[in-house]
Amino acid sequence: MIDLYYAPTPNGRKIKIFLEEAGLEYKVIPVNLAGGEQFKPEFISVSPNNKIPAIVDHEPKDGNGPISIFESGAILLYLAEKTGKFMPKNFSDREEAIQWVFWQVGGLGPMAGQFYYFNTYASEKIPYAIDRYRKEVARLYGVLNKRLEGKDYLAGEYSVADMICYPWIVPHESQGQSFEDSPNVGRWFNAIAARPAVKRAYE
Ligand SMILES: N[C@@H](CCC(=O)N[C@@H](CS)C(=O)NCC(=O)O)C(=O)O
Repeated sequence: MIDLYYAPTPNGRKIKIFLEEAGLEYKVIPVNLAGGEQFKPEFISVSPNNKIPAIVDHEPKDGNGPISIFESGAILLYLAEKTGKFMPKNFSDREEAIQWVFWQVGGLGPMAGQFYYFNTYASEKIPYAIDRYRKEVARLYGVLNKRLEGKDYLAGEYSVADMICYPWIVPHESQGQSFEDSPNVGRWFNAIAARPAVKRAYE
């Protein structure tokens, strides 16, 4: 059994997608971010950076009792290793998948997150900041679009690389992005959206 510390945000959805795709048994433990539950000591003992997602696997491979994992990229790599699923076996595809996982957690996630913050949440609207992050998000969509040219998936086969990027493309309209400018992203997005496990992760 896996406990998933979760809120319905793009970072939370990534892990739900994997768990649904792999058919793993899991229990959702909601973390109320607006209520500040991420700062509670019980949660910080699982996720020291006070952010969702995090998991506790009660039956890890080494048989040494429960293990907690934080950071969505690390969680997906852990789950891929545990199950032997959604990580390409082919050497170069595997290396590609890992690179796109890091690209998402180091690039698309933070830039789109900052855009959302300055464009939507910030009490003071700072055009310079809004513009900077919108342009950076647009640049990253361009990178993704180029990568997906002539390809169904980011790393050979459907993998953790696609699962980690997809939830950050779901809010493309509120990010000021259009699939007209990135048709390969649009095609890839629609194929992933149609997967039953992905639909379940968004129910
Ligand atoms: N790099 C982290 C980012 C996680 C993250 O930003 N989580 C947000 C929700 S989407 C959060 O928990 N925010 C609460 C806070 O910052 O207090 C990951 O990929 O897991």
